[in-house]
Amino acid sequence: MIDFYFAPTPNGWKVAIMLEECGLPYRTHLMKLSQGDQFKADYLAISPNAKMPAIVDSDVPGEAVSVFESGAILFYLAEKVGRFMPTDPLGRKETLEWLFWQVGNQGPMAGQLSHFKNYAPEGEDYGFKRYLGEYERNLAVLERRLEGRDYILGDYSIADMIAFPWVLIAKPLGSTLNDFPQVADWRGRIKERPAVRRAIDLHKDQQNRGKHTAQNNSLLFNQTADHLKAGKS
Ligand SMILES: N[C@@H](CCC(=O)N[C@@H](CS)C(=O)NCC(=O)O)C(=O)O
Repeated sequence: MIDFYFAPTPNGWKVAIMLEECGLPYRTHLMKLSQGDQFKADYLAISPNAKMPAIVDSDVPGEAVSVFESGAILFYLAEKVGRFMPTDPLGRKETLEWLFWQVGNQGPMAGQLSHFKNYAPEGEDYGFKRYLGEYERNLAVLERRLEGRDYILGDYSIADMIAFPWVLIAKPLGSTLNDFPQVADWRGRIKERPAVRRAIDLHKDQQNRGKHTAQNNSLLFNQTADHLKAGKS
């Protein structure tokens, strides 16, 4: 069994998609990020960066294995099931390149864009403009990669699963895919997959959708080192 620490956000969907695609048995632990579940001592032992998603795999010989960071989780699961990742050394190298691209570029830029679009105090748009530019720069990277390919690595893989969620929500982020036709087609192909639809629907009623903002929730926004030092339990 896999214990899946999840909240219905793009970063959570990445792992939900992979679990659904693999048909692995899993148990979802819904995290209340706005109430600080991510800072609890038990969770920090699994996910030391105090972020969701994380998994604990007890379907292994010996002690259960915990994994944090979505890229590491997808890589771990792809190795476990022997699917959704090329097996040859160069194919694995390409997989890592695109996983690192997502977690080091597309993801953080999209996350900041989401912050300035949906949660930051109103009144200045420097942050929004900066991260919209960065978000769309990453869409352009993906657009170039998808020329002549249906999926990032050729066949559908964990590279697509990790990059898809932040593209899925381009519109609520204030962007559009009008200038990125390959990305729009790719998004459409992935969105149709039954496993992807099930993942996106997981605890859908718990999505934030503007309820918790920088003005009313300093646990989730405006974090400092103190949030971790306190080790709330
Ligand atoms: N690089 C991380 C990012 C994870 C992340 O930012 N998760 C957010 C939710 S989308 C989170 O846990 N936020 C809670 C917080 O910031 O306190 C990954 O890809 O797993």
